[in-house]
Amino acid sequence: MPIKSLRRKSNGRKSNSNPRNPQNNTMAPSTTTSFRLTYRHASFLISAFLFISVLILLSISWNTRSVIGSHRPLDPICGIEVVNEFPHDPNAFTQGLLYAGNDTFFESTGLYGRSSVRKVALGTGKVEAIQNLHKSYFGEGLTLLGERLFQVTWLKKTAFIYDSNNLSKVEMFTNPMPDGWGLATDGKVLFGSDGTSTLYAIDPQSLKVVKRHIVRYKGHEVHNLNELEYVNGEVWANVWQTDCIARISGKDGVVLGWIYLPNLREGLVAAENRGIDVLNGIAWDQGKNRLFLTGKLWPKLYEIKLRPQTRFNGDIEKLCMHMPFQF
Ligand SMILES: [Ca+2]
Repeated sequence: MPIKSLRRKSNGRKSNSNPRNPQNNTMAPSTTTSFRLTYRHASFLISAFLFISVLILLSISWNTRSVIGSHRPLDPICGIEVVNEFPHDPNAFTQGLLYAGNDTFFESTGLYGRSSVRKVALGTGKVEAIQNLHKSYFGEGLTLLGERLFQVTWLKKTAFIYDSNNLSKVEMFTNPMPDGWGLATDGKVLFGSDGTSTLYAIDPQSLKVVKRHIVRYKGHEVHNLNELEYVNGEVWANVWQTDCIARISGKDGVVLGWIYLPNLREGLVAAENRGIDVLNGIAWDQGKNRLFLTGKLWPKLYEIKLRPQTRFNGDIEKLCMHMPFQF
């Protein structure tokens, strides 16, 4: 409408501007005023249209952008979107994963006779360095503090410290937790899990437990906490035998939210990867805000972004909170 009006008035102005027609001259001032009004009207409508369009685009962009890395709080339940896929050793029974900079990871693998700590290239999945554990040890959680890699083992109190430069063993120590499942660090303390609902804080010098919290969601204990990662002030934990990651406050053990991601494992199974085990491996690249996930015996490692699950219809307590497993 505004453009049609403009064209109509514009045509009228042309015909009325003939200097050989005196009547036309008397009509010129009012026609010009009318044209200006219509022009302003049209300009206003076009500006308003453009402004509203920009608002709509910004709104769409806000709703679809990754919520991690933004400055607003994460939603209580998040899903994921795969950004990149990378090769991952399908024989690696991943028990601990962390980003080490320069597109490399440190990874701890489990199973008796196949346990290791290794340095892995992101792009190729190639194992660049490896330290195998004695066949009597089942490797578990791994974290890096300074140049020291800490690794715990399953069903044994034996834990190891490696030099991250060459993976040589520096020290053995006694795991202060009842069992060894997950490890992570905020750069000051080591966070640990032992497969129960307890989140431990361990002093990296004395290697003693300095704090422990029972992890709870809406007042109920979250059992089977496994691989850990420290992400933007929170401790994230794979919940064993689920497709769930709990976002835990390291201050009091309260679950702040969940990441529910059955699609990765289901996608691998649908692609005939029948031998894979559960999701277990979270690595956070603080420098580039990149989040990586993999699982035990998964042939792929994923870079993902979080998405709000605004239409989540499931029961997170049934999906993510199981009874404690008895070995
Ligand atoms: Ca981790």
